[in-house]
Amino acid sequence: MKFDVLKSIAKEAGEIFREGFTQSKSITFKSDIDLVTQYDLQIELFLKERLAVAFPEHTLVGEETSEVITYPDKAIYIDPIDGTTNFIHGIPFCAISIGIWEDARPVAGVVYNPVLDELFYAEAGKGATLNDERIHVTDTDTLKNSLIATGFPYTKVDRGEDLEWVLQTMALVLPETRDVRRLGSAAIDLCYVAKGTFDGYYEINLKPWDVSAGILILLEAGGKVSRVDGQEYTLDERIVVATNGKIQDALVGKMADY
Ligand code: 2AM
Ligand code: CA
Repeated sequence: MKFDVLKSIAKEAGEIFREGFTQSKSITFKSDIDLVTQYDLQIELFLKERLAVAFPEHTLVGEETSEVITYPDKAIYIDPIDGTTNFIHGIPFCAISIGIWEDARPVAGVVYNPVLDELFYAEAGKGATLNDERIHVTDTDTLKNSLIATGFPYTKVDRGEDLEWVLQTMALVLPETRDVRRLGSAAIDLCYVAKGTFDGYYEINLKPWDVSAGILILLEAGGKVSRVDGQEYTLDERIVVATNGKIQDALVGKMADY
């Protein structure tokens, strides 16, 4: 029950988010393509203040205000706006993501898209919900019938091997599937596998705050998450492969061809 407060904290922060979505924004460049607005910072500060009171024992690791990524025994990973590029361009796939991890395991997570008013929530062992209704992954069991989501990393511009990985894995996966989508928010991609919109998802160069909540929501909806070699996923891993479970081996197997 103590984790439940995540929902109301995310909803409150969502008011700042929703207002910002329709306003003109001041944009700062972390790099040529890695953008941040005043709302990213404002929402993160709001979340940190509220979470510090609700979870005083946890270390708060936020995308915009934490200098280094750490993996303490009790951690809360915060992305105030996952999908900032969408947020700036008025595309309604962006969300607040908050994931609580203890002893390297996810225990609770919320992903809230204030624009579409979609609140995904899960606690370990208690199932996953969208706006308080239980959600489940699909039972699609072939890649041929699967809709797969992916994303393109920031490192596409300055790390040739990452761009090559994106292109080569796309060449392997795309012809085998119904199609591939790139929505622009890792947290939402994971939740959309959890609710049965997508059958699977993979991406390179993710950070803990992108996936800390979505992973638990997907697992609790009956899905699977692994590294690209099929081994157990840990939060410091760069590549995530996540599916409804039924196509996990097939998707990992395809990607292993690279
Ligand atoms: P962010 O908005 O928090 O940085 C989806 O592919 C992931 O990529 C999201 O989690 C998103 O996280 C990030 N992303 C956003 N804009 C991007 C861009 N222009 N290039 C690469 N990744 C981006
Ligand atoms: Ca972000």
